[in-house]
Amino acid sequence: MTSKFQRKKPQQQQKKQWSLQDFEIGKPLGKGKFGRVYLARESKSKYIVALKMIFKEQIEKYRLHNQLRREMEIQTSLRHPNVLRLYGWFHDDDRIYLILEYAHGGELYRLLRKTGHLTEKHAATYIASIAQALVYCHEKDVIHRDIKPENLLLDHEGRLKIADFGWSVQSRSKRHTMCGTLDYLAPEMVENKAHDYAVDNWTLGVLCYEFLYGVPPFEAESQKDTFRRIMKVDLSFPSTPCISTEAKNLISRLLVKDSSKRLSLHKIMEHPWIIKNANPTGTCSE
Ligand code: AK5
Repeated sequence: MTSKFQRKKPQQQQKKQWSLQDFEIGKPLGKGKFGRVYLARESKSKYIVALKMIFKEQIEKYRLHNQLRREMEIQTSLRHPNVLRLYGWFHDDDRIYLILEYAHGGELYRLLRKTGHLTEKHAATYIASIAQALVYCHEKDVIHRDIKPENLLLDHEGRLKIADFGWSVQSRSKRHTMCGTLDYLAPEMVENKAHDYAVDNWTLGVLCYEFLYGVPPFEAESQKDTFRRIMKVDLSFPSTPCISTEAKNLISRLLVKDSSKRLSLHKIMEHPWIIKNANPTGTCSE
């Protein structure tokens, strides 16, 4: 029997229902897909967060309600030092708000564009951080599929955070889906064949190359040419900057057409180049 005085379930009691009134909004941090992100402060605790505002209209237009709901469920459950936290979410009449961890160091992509390329120590630290985050995500059956520099953020200590899981899928089976920028896609995705977790390992190879050389390995004038280069695994290493043989070895063992022959995430973390160069704390300072 339900009475007016019946206690709410403990779960409901614990979960705070946030609203826009709880936050002071600061400067814009960026314009992502489906909305803008602002620096914000929770008024009571003074806790700094990134607040993403998504127009419901957009979500309805692309019929994404179900994906968004599923995303939020997966996202709020993920807890890893190299995965940006989603603390919670709420909505009003026309917008959905995501309460995200604020990454003070901003986008890794900006750092890469500013410096041209990274040192082997930084690159190895970031690759190891992403590999660790992916091991965690794969254990939770989350395939990211959209790891590119734009989706990688840095916190105040230079620790890498995978930021945007806007298109990740939770799945035990192989998937047939086409999405993302061609440059980072594995052959089986370009071809729209069934693919699985091994796509993330390919992407790690592409990222490692881009961190060290400043450009992705299969870059070309047209999409068609990039497609061709990916399918042929047309990989070459420029003579400048001078990169260690071990780094090239790791890249060559990730950019392998047969997905079952790519180095596993655990083997990446044990690779001599990673052991030699990666900072075990995951932090990067100058
Ligand atoms: C949207 C529509 C439909 C899914 C989604 C989910 C999780 O991070 C998302 C979604 C993010 C987005 C913090 C900074 C930023 C910056 C972001 C915001 C990153 Br710059 N300095 N500190 N954040 S940028 O948007 N992340 C997310 C866990 O939109 N999902 C289906």
